[in-house]
Amino acid sequence: MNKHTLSEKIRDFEGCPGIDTVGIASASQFDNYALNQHKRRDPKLTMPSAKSIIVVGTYIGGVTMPEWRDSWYGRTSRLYLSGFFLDVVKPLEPIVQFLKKNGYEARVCDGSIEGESIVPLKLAAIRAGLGWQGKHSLLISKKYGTFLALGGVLTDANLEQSVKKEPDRCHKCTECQKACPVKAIEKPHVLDINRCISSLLSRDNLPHEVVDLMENRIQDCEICQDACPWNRKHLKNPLTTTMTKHFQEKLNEWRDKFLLLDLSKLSRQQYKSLFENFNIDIPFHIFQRNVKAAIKQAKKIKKES
Ligand code: B12
Repeated sequence: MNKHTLSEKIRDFEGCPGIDTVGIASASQFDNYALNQHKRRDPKLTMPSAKSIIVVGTYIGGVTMPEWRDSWYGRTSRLYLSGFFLDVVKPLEPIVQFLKKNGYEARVCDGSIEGESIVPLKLAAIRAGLGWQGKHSLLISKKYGTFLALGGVLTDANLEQSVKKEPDRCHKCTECQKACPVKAIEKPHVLDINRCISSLLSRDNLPHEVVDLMENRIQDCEICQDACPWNRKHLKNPLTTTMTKHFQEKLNEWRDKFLLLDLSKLSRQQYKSLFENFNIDIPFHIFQRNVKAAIKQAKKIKKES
């Protein structure tokens, strides 16, 4: 199959379940990758014959829980509820099978497997023309805002790369920087992971001043995304995609899972079985700490009201 036809067939996966947008990038080194010791910087460290990275985006804009406004309810994020917390993997299987059937190597970027987080997905998505890097350091797509969970397939197939380069459309906007309560994006485009609530809620040693600012968040934080003007239309009226419908159906099932007082009574085993579908890697003691901190905040709000 010639290069053009092969590339077109890859692009034709757009619209398949969980694949809302597809882009193709070269598998050359990411010279501007700040984690210059991490193997993500050079895909050829993972696959010496690598030529292309197929990047997909799954729209997760429609996954919010009205209950998140209730302080006695544990709040997470769209990425968390989507099940793609550790990358979009399952929807990529048809692409991997197609490549392998045509005699090519294909390897998925999978953050849930040790050593398989092999692509800097935001930088690859930018290189594949899917969007630009916002001041909150997330990928912004003109059509989907930041509400794209990303996935990537590394392959030795020589594919036609996306030529379209999305310009940076943040311009003078600083809404995300102003909205972040812990000043984690003082330097535009650079996330301070020692301040970011999403980062601190997944690590040990949660600073007291952050506890007072995290409200009912038990995992992840979306304050910078909720402030981003490119998400406004999605916050008002999420797009309907195959996954959106799936998420909506799931929401009813998930609704009773996040009551803080119930979460605080979970055993390690119950936590594991209750949250395994969300494909997250947050240790039980961190989860318990976050739930306790959120309950303390809810009591404080109740006393003040
Ligand atoms: C490690 C990681 C985290 C860490 C650290 C985040 C970080 N920014 O490093 C923590 C746990 C904090 C985290 C949090 C979140 N994450 Co995360 N995370 C990752 C992971 C595994 C690697 C990201 C990475 O490479 N970081 C290293 C830093 C150095 O790279 P960078 O962020 O691209 O930073 C670049 C810029 O700063 C740039 N830069 C510097 N100066 C300048 C100047 C200009 C002008 C420009 C343009 C760029 C620029 O240089 C850096 C690159 O070298 C990816 C999955 C993957 N395999 O890529 C998911 C991923 C990036 N995360 C994702 C998401 C959604 C989140 C959260 C929103 C989840 C949530 N709701 O809480 C938060 C968002 C916080 C935020 N505002 O970024 C999505 C992003 C999707 C998208 N649309 O962008 C990914 C791709 C997961 C996925 N499969 O969908 N994450």
